[in-house]
Amino acid sequence: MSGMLPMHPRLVSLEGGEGAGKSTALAAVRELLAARGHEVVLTREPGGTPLAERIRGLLLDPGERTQGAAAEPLHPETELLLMFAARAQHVAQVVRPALERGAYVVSDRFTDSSYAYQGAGRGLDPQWIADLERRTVGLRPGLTLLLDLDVREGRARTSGRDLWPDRIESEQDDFFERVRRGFRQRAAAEPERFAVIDAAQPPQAVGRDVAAAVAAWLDRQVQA
Ligand code: Z5A
Repeated sequence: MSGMLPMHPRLVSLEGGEGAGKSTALAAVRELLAARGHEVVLTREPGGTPLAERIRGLLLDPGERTQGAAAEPLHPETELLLMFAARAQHVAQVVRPALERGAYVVSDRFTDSSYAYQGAGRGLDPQWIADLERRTVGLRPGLTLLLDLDVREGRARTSGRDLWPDRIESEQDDFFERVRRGFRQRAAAEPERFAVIDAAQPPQAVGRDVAAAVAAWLDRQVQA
């Protein structure tokens, strides 16, 4: 079970639906940690290493632009395993080495996205995801910032940004509603790890709330 994995005191993840404003949040986290004198490694999933970025390309390619592969659907099980293939590489190459040398790692998405998208969204068994997490990741973030936003509002923010929506962005609203519920359920189940941020606010207010959540988390660690 994910609940039994240790939370790492220098691993921070950012989660949320499409258009939630993870870029603003990422900048706020980096600024606060750097101001306190910490080395900060910013990374993302799926991706974060050259090989994992290639897997990301396979995962997000809408198909139409892939020579010869247009007619082949990506099955939910394949999607999950590719997410974890990218994650295993990312954790081994980037996350663990950075944590071991004392840096803070801030990841734009991490394992909670697999529970929300492939678990809640696609309907795959969360126990299978937990097993993959235990075998390939072995840790949970110490802090997960969930940028929570109405699905339609998030999609309105990104519509028109991309000429071609990627494969996951092309899903219908009901898929993203399940994903949002999945994230919120995880946050409710692990309140000691999650900080839920109201992402409907203007960017400056989101940045302020994110910085406050990180500062409170760091202060709790000093007191512990
Ligand atoms: N995925 C998965 O299924 N399973 C997994 O295990 C993992 C990932 C790890 C790629 O992730 C996809 O992979 C993602 C989940 C899946 N699919 N979807 N959907 P990604 O993180 O690269 O993709 P994304 O979530 O779609 O990114 P995004 O849409 O770019 O979201 P964002 O990073 O949160 O948004 P942003 O770039 O910060 O902002 C988006 C726009 O909104 C931009 O024009 C901003 O100016 C605007 N914005 C931002 N904040 C505000 C506020 N506060 N007010 C108004 N406008 C705002």
